[in-house]
Amino acid sequence: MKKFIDLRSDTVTKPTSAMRKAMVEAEVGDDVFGEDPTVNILQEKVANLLGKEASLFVPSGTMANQLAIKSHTQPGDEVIIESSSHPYNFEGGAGAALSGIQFCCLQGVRGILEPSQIEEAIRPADHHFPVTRLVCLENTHNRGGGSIFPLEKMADIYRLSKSRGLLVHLDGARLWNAAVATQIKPSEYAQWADSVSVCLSKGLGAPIGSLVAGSKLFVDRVHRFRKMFGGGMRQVGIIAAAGIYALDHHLERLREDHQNAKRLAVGLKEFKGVSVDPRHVETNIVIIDVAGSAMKGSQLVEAMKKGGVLIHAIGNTQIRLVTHLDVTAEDIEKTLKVIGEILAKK
Ligand code: TLP
Repeated sequence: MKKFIDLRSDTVTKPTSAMRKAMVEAEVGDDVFGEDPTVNILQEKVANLLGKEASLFVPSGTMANQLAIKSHTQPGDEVIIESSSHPYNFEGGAGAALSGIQFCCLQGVRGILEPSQIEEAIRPADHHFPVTRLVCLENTHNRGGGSIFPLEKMADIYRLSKSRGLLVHLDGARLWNAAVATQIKPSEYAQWADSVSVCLSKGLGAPIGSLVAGSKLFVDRVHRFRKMFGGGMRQVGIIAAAGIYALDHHLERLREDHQNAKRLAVGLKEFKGVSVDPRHVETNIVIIDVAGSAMKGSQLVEAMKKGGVLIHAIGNTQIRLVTHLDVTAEDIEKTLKVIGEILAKK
């Protein structure tokens, strides 16, 4: 089978041999009874990393976010969120379908919202309006190009939310990347949210798994809805073991992904018709615009594929490239060589 350099997403990572060994050897039990020792270890570990009372293991980041939304809201409530965020755009309309909420979308700068924007969007206490209940943030921000939500801004938004009786949920699918890039602990970020979702299957090599963390009371409510959504799982220590392995061995190496992404952006900038600002590449995601070239995004995707590199068009002219565990520094040089055979240098 031809080996592609796969930059479509950091979700494509494969478990390493050592991770597979940990999975094979995992102690398991029925997690619906709370009896899977490996799941319990993972849940405690993640709660500790995030400085929260408890956490719950769930299959996906989408389920983690949606369980948090469901647990925090009532049908008819409004959730303030950034307009290019994951829960609003890429979770199949679940907020409306499963929780009956409506989103109030605010446009951020590379996904980052200002406290003043949120303040303005909070509804007055008038029965004409929906009840503003929850603020959702995303750190790092996927469509923002892996941008890091600054800690101080998160703190200000949390303080504002508390003063107005709102809850805050953090989609921390890639919070690990933010933490490694800034050397600010995940718990320092998480203190400015009532609930946090994190993923083990983005860049860390685990095949599956996310967690939702918060207070014991909140996680108990999430547990109830996990059952309702069909997410109660049985002997899943076998996959929780992959998550434990990932957290123990693959967190610090995210730094390499960030260096590779930066190098990629610096290299891509040199090509005619490609626009990207390497200063905006803070973690492992590079978003380029090829509007200045003669090609559409989808045409470049096809041409790159012929050269053995997979990339992902996220719009007519926008393309996302994501670095991860299975992409080396040599792969980045090879990617630049392949694009160089398609596009001329500036
Ligand atoms: N993002 C995936 C796709 O769904 C777009 C990707 O390739 O980046 N929050 C954020 C910020 C995410 O980026 C993702 C996945 C999720 C939540 C959902 O996680 P899963 O895919 O596990 O449901």
